[in-house]
Amino acid sequence: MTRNAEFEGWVQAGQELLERYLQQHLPASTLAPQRLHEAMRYAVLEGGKRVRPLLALAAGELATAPLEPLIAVGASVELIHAYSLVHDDLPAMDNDILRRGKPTCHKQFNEALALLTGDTLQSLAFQWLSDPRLGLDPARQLQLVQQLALASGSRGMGGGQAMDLENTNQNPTLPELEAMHLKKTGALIRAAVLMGAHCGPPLEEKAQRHLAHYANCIGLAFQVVDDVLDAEADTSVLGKTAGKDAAANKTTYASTMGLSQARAFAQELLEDALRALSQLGPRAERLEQLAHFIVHRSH
Ligand code: GRG
Repeated sequence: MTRNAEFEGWVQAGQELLERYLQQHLPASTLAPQRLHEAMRYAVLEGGKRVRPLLALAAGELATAPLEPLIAVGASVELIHAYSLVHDDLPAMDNDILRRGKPTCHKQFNEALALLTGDTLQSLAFQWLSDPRLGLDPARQLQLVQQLALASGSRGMGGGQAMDLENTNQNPTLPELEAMHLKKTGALIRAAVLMGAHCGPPLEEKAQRHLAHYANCIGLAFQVVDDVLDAEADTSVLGKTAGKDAAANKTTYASTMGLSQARAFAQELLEDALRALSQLGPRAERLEQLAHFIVHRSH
Protein backbone atom coordinates (compact mmCIF):
# COMPACT_ATOMS: atom_id res chain seq x y z
CA MET A 1 0.00 0.00 0.00
CA THR A 2 1.38 3.47 -0.86
CA ARG A 3 1.91 5.99 1.94
CA ASN A 4 -0.86 8.12 0.44
CA ALA A 5 -3.39 5.28 0.33
CA GLU A 6 -2.50 4.34 3.89
CA PHE A 7 -3.11 7.96 5.03
CA GLU A 8 -6.42 8.07 3.16
CA GLY A 9 -7.46 4.90 4.99
CA TRP A 10 -6.59 6.50 8.32
CA VAL A 11 -8.56 9.65 7.41
CA GLN A 12 -11.59 7.60 6.40
CA ALA A 13 -11.51 5.52 9.57
CA GLY A 14 -11.25 8.69 11.70
CA GLN A 15 -14.10 10.37 9.83
CA GLU A 16 -16.28 7.28 10.31
CA LEU A 17 -15.61 7.16 14.05
CA LEU A 18 -16.47 10.83 14.34
CA GLU A 19 -19.59 10.53 12.19
CA ARG A 20 -20.86 7.68 14.37
CA TYR A 21 -20.27 9.70 17.53
CA LEU A 22 -22.06 12.73 16.07
CA GLN A 23 -24.98 10.65 14.77
CA GLN A 24 -25.45 9.00 18.14
CA HIS A 25 -24.93 12.01 20.40
CA LEU A 26 -26.72 14.81 18.56
CA PRO A 27 -30.31 14.99 19.84
CA ALA A 28 -32.68 12.96 17.62
CA SER A 29 -34.89 15.03 15.35
CA THR A 30 -37.91 13.18 16.77
CA LEU A 31 -37.18 14.77 20.14
CA ALA A 32 -38.87 18.11 21.02
CA PRO A 33 -38.19 20.78 19.86
CA GLN A 34 -38.04 18.73 16.66
CA ARG A 35 -37.34 21.56 14.22
CA LEU A 36 -34.35 22.84 16.24
CA HIS A 37 -32.92 19.34 16.58
CA GLU A 38 -33.42 18.78 12.86
CA ALA A 39 -31.53 22.03 12.13
CA MET A 40 -28.68 21.08 14.50
CA ARG A 41 -28.29 17.72 12.78
CA TYR A 42 -28.52 19.40 9.36
CA ALA A 43 -25.71 21.81 10.24
CA VAL A 44 -23.37 19.14 11.56
CA LEU A 45 -23.95 15.82 9.82
CA GLU A 46 -22.83 14.60 6.41
CA GLY A 47 -20.53 17.37 5.41
CA GLY A 48 -17.20 18.96 5.86
CA LYS A 49 -13.69 17.63 5.78
CA ARG A 50 -13.56 17.14 9.58
CA VAL A 51 -10.03 18.53 9.62
CA ARG A 52 -10.19 19.69 13.25
CA PRO A 53 -11.25 16.32 14.71
CA LEU A 54 -8.61 14.61 12.57
CA LEU A 55 -6.00 16.97 14.00
CA ALA A 56 -7.16 16.11 17.52
CA LEU A 57 -6.84 12.39 16.71
CA ALA A 58 -3.39 12.87 15.20
CA ALA A 59 -2.14 14.92 18.16
CA GLY A 60 -3.62 12.25 20.44
CA GLU A 61 -1.55 9.63 18.58
CA LEU A 62 1.55 11.73 19.21
CA ALA A 63 0.74 11.85 22.92
CA THR A 64 -0.37 8.18 23.12
CA ALA A 65 -3.82 9.26 24.29
CA PRO A 66 -6.72 6.78 24.51
CA LEU A 67 -9.13 6.89 21.56
CA GLU A 68 -12.46 7.41 23.36
CA PRO A 69 -11.89 10.88 24.85
CA LEU A 70 -10.17 11.93 21.62
CA ILE A 71 -13.33 11.30 19.64
CA ALA A 72 -15.37 13.32 22.13
CA VAL A 73 -12.82 16.15 22.02
CA GLY A 74 -12.81 16.12 18.20
CA ALA A 75 -16.62 16.09 18.12
CA SER A 76 -16.83 19.02 20.56
CA VAL A 77 -14.43 21.09 18.47
CA GLU A 78 -16.42 20.18 15.34
CA LEU A 79 -19.62 21.43 16.98
CA ILE A 80 -17.99 24.80 17.67
CA HIS A 81 -16.78 24.88 14.07
CA ALA A 82 -20.26 24.00 12.73
CA TYR A 83 -21.83 26.70 14.92
CA SER A 84 -19.36 29.29 13.60
CA LEU A 85 -20.24 28.35 10.00
CA VAL A 86 -23.99 28.66 10.67
CA HIS A 87 -23.53 32.11 12.20
CA ASP A 88 -20.95 33.18 9.61
CA ASP A 89 -23.44 32.44 6.81
CA LEU A 90 -26.21 34.59 8.33
CA PRO A 91 -27.31 37.76 6.50
CA ALA A 92 -25.85 39.89 9.30
CA MET A 93 -22.42 38.34 8.64
CA ASP A 94 -21.38 36.84 5.28
CA ASN A 95 -24.91 36.37 3.96
CA ASP A 96 -24.31 33.15 2.06
CA ILE A 97 -26.71 30.62 0.60
CA LEU A 98 -24.48 27.57 0.08
CA ARG A 99 -22.44 25.60 2.61
CA ARG A 100 -21.02 22.09 2.32
CA GLY A 101 -22.82 21.71 -1.00
CA LYS A 102 -26.27 22.38 0.42
CA PRO A 103 -28.41 25.43 1.37
CA THR A 104 -27.08 27.26 4.42
CA CYS A 105 -28.92 26.65 7.68
CA HIS A 106 -30.91 29.91 7.59
CA LYS A 107 -31.95 29.22 3.98
CA GLN A 108 -33.07 25.68 4.75
CA PHE A 109 -34.85 26.70 7.97
CA ASN A 110 -35.00 30.41 8.88
CA GLU A 111 -32.77 33.05 10.45
CA ALA A 112 -34.12 32.77 13.98
CA LEU A 113 -33.70 29.01 13.96
CA ALA A 114 -30.18 29.30 12.51
CA LEU A 115 -29.21 31.64 15.36
CA LEU A 116 -30.57 29.15 17.87
CA THR A 117 -28.87 26.29 16.05
CA GLY A 118 -25.49 27.97 16.44
CA ASP A 119 -26.15 28.86 20.07
CA THR A 120 -27.25 25.37 21.03
CA LEU A 121 -24.43 23.65 19.14
CA GLN A 122 -22.04 25.74 21.21
CA SER A 123 -23.69 24.65 24.47
CA LEU A 124 -23.73 21.04 23.33
CA ALA A 125 -19.99 21.16 22.62
CA PHE A 126 -19.32 22.00 26.27
CA GLN A 127 -21.87 19.43 27.46
CA TRP A 128 -19.98 16.69 25.58
CA LEU A 129 -16.58 17.93 26.64
CA SER A 130 -17.50 18.08 30.33
CA ASP A 131 -19.17 14.64 30.39
CA PRO A 132 -17.83 12.78 33.47
CA ARG A 133 -17.99 9.51 31.48
CA LEU A 134 -15.02 10.59 29.31
CA GLY A 135 -12.76 8.88 31.80
CA LEU A 136 -10.17 11.66 31.97
CA ASP A 137 -8.60 13.04 35.10
CA PRO A 138 -11.12 15.75 36.20
CA ALA A 139 -8.46 18.49 36.48
CA ARG A 140 -7.22 17.75 32.97
CA GLN A 141 -10.78 17.66 31.67
CA LEU A 142 -11.46 21.06 33.20
CA GLN A 143 -8.40 22.38 31.35
CA LEU A 144 -9.85 21.03 28.09
CA VAL A 145 -13.09 22.90 28.75
CA GLN A 146 -11.10 26.07 29.35
CA GLN A 147 -8.97 25.55 26.21
CA LEU A 148 -12.08 25.27 24.04
CA ALA A 149 -13.77 28.26 25.70
CA LEU A 150 -10.67 30.42 25.18
CA ALA A 151 -10.25 29.34 21.57
CA SER A 152 -13.85 30.06 20.62
CA GLY A 153 -14.48 33.24 22.65
CA SER A 154 -13.55 36.91 22.27
CA ARG A 155 -9.80 36.19 22.57
CA GLY A 156 -10.08 33.53 19.88
CA MET A 157 -12.49 32.75 17.03
CA GLY A 158 -15.29 35.13 18.06
CA GLY A 159 -12.81 37.98 18.51
CA GLY A 160 -11.21 37.20 15.16
CA GLN A 161 -14.61 37.42 13.50
CA ALA A 162 -15.18 40.81 15.17
CA MET A 163 -11.80 42.00 13.84
CA ASP A 164 -12.79 40.74 10.39
CA LEU A 165 -16.04 42.74 10.50
CA GLU A 166 -14.11 45.85 11.60
CA ASN A 167 -11.61 45.32 8.79
CA THR A 168 -14.21 45.31 6.04
CA ASN A 169 -13.41 48.22 3.69
CA GLN A 170 -10.41 49.15 5.88
CA ASN A 171 -7.61 47.56 3.81
CA PRO A 172 -5.82 45.85 6.70
CA THR A 173 -2.04 45.46 6.44
CA LEU A 174 -0.50 41.97 6.26
CA PRO A 175 0.36 41.95 10.00
CA GLU A 176 -3.24 42.98 10.79
CA LEU A 177 -4.56 40.27 8.49
CA GLU A 178 -2.32 37.71 10.20
CA ALA A 179 -3.39 38.80 13.70
CA MET A 180 -7.04 38.48 12.67
CA HIS A 181 -6.71 35.06 11.05
CA LEU A 182 -4.62 33.60 13.86
CA LYS A 183 -7.75 34.17 15.96
CA LYS A 184 -10.62 33.70 13.52
CA THR A 185 -9.41 30.49 11.88
CA GLY A 186 -6.21 29.63 13.72
CA ALA A 187 -7.46 29.55 17.31
CA LEU A 188 -9.82 26.59 16.84
CA ILE A 189 -7.32 24.63 14.73
CA ARG A 190 -4.65 25.24 17.36
CA ALA A 191 -7.08 24.16 20.09
CA ALA A 192 -7.90 20.93 18.23
CA VAL A 193 -4.20 20.02 18.15
CA LEU A 194 -3.39 21.01 21.73
CA MET A 195 -6.55 19.46 23.16
CA GLY A 196 -5.86 16.17 21.37
CA ALA A 197 -2.38 16.08 22.89
CA HIS A 198 -3.83 17.07 26.26
CA CYS A 199 -5.82 13.79 26.36
CA GLY A 200 -2.59 11.83 26.81
CA PRO A 201 0.20 11.86 29.39
CA PRO A 202 1.78 15.35 29.55
CA LEU A 203 4.39 16.07 26.85
CA GLU A 204 7.68 17.65 27.85
CA GLU A 205 7.63 21.43 27.81
CA LYS A 206 9.90 21.59 24.76
CA ALA A 207 7.68 19.18 22.83
CA GLN A 208 4.63 21.26 23.79
CA ARG A 209 6.31 24.36 22.37
CA HIS A 210 7.08 22.61 19.08
CA LEU A 211 3.53 21.32 18.88
CA ALA A 212 2.08 24.79 19.56
CA HIS A 213 4.32 26.24 16.84
CA TYR A 214 3.14 23.56 14.40
CA ALA A 215 -0.48 24.36 15.32
CA ASN A 216 -0.03 28.11 14.77
CA CYS A 217 1.61 27.56 11.39
CA ILE A 218 -1.04 25.20 10.04
CA GLY A 219 -3.86 27.36 11.45
CA LEU A 220 -2.62 30.32 9.45
CA ALA A 221 -1.76 28.18 6.41
CA PHE A 222 -5.34 26.87 6.45
CA GLN A 223 -6.68 30.41 6.00
CA VAL A 224 -4.10 31.39 3.36
CA VAL A 225 -5.15 28.35 1.31
CA ASP A 226 -8.82 29.17 1.96
CA ASP A 227 -8.22 32.62 0.44
CA VAL A 228 -6.45 31.13 -2.58
CA LEU A 229 -9.21 28.57 -3.14
CA ASP A 230 -11.90 31.25 -2.87
CA ALA A 231 -10.17 33.04 -5.76
CA GLU A 232 -9.24 30.00 -7.85
CA ALA A 233 -11.64 27.11 -7.31
CA ASP A 234 -15.20 26.49 -8.50
CA THR A 235 -18.29 26.68 -6.32
CA SER A 236 -19.09 23.06 -7.21
CA VAL A 237 -15.72 21.87 -5.89
CA LEU A 238 -15.75 24.07 -2.78
CA GLY A 239 -19.38 23.35 -1.82
CA LYS A 240 -19.62 27.05 -0.91
CA THR A 241 -19.84 30.18 -3.02
CA ALA A 242 -16.49 30.84 -4.71
CA GLY A 243 -15.17 34.32 -5.49
CA LYS A 244 -16.95 35.87 -2.51
CA ASP A 245 -13.92 37.74 -1.20
CA ALA A 246 -13.35 39.62 -4.45
CA ALA A 247 -17.08 40.30 -4.84
CA ALA A 248 -17.15 41.78 -1.33
CA ASN A 249 -13.94 43.71 -2.04
CA LYS A 250 -12.37 41.99 0.94
CA THR A 251 -8.67 42.17 1.71
CA THR A 252 -7.24 38.64 1.73
CA TYR A 253 -3.84 37.01 1.39
CA ALA A 254 -4.65 36.42 -2.27
CA SER A 255 -5.61 40.07 -2.92
CA THR A 256 -2.70 41.50 -0.92
CA MET A 257 0.13 39.20 -2.05
CA GLY A 258 -1.19 37.87 -5.34
CA LEU A 259 -2.08 34.21 -5.85
CA SER A 260 1.37 32.77 -6.44
CA GLN A 261 2.92 34.64 -3.50
CA ALA A 262 0.05 33.50 -1.28
CA ARG A 263 0.65 29.90 -2.36
CA ALA A 264 4.37 30.33 -1.66
CA PHE A 265 3.55 31.74 1.79
CA ALA A 266 1.36 28.69 2.56
CA GLN A 267 4.27 26.46 1.49
CA GLU A 268 6.64 28.40 3.80
CA LEU A 269 4.22 27.93 6.68
CA LEU A 270 4.04 24.21 5.87
CA GLU A 271 7.82 23.91 5.95
CA ASP A 272 7.96 25.82 9.23
CA ALA A 273 5.32 23.47 10.69
CA LEU A 274 7.24 20.41 9.48
CA ARG A 275 10.48 21.68 11.02
CA ALA A 276 8.72 21.93 14.38
CA LEU A 277 7.33 18.39 13.95
CA SER A 278 10.73 16.96 13.11
CA GLN A 279 11.62 17.48 16.78
CA LEU A 280 8.77 15.23 17.89
CA GLY A 281 9.72 11.79 16.58
CA PRO A 282 7.91 9.21 14.42
CA ARG A 283 4.58 9.43 16.27
CA ALA A 284 4.11 12.88 14.69
CA GLU A 285 3.62 11.30 11.24
CA ARG A 286 -0.16 11.84 11.08
CA LEU A 287 0.27 15.50 11.99
CA GLU A 288 2.79 15.76 9.17
CA GLN A 289 0.41 14.17 6.68
CA LEU A 290 -2.43 16.45 7.79
CA ALA A 291 -0.24 19.53 7.36
CA HIS A 292 0.46 18.47 3.76
CA PHE A 293 -3.25 17.86 3.23
CA ILE A 294 -4.20 21.30 4.61
CA VAL A 295 -1.80 23.13 2.31
CA HIS A 296 -2.36 21.04 -0.83
CA ARG A 297 -6.11 20.47 -0.58
CA SER A 298 -8.48 21.30 -3.44
CA HIS A 299 -11.50 22.29 -1.32
C1 GRG B 1 -20.73 34.82 17.73
C2 GRG B 1 -18.80 34.25 19.32
C3 GRG B 1 -19.45 34.14 17.99
C4 GRG B 1 -18.83 33.39 17.11
C5 GRG B 1 -19.23 33.24 15.78
C6 GRG B 1 -19.12 33.48 12.89
C7 GRG B 1 -17.96 33.39 13.78
C8 GRG B 1 -18.04 33.74 15.16
C9 GRG B 1 -16.77 33.02 13.39
C10 GRG B 1 -16.51 32.66 12.02
C11 GRG B 1 -15.35 31.82 12.01
C12 GRG B 1 -15.15 31.32 10.64
C13 GRG B 1 -16.31 30.98 9.80
C14 GRG B 1 -13.90 31.18 10.22
C15 GRG B 1 -13.58 30.69 8.89
C16 GRG B 1 -12.86 29.42 9.06
C17 GRG B 1 -12.87 28.60 7.83
C18 GRG B 1 -11.75 28.78 6.87
C19 GRG B 1 -13.86 27.74 7.63
C20 GRG B 1 -13.91 26.70 6.62
O1 GRG B 1 -13.50 25.52 7.29
P1 GRG B 1 -13.39 24.11 6.57
O2 GRG B 1 -12.77 24.29 5.21
O3 GRG B 1 -14.91 23.74 6.38
O4 GRG B 1 -12.73 23.16 7.50
P2 GRG B 1 -15.58 22.29 6.35
O5 GRG B 1 -16.92 22.52 5.68
O6 GRG B 1 -14.70 21.37 5.56
O7 GRG B 1 -15.74 21.86 7.76
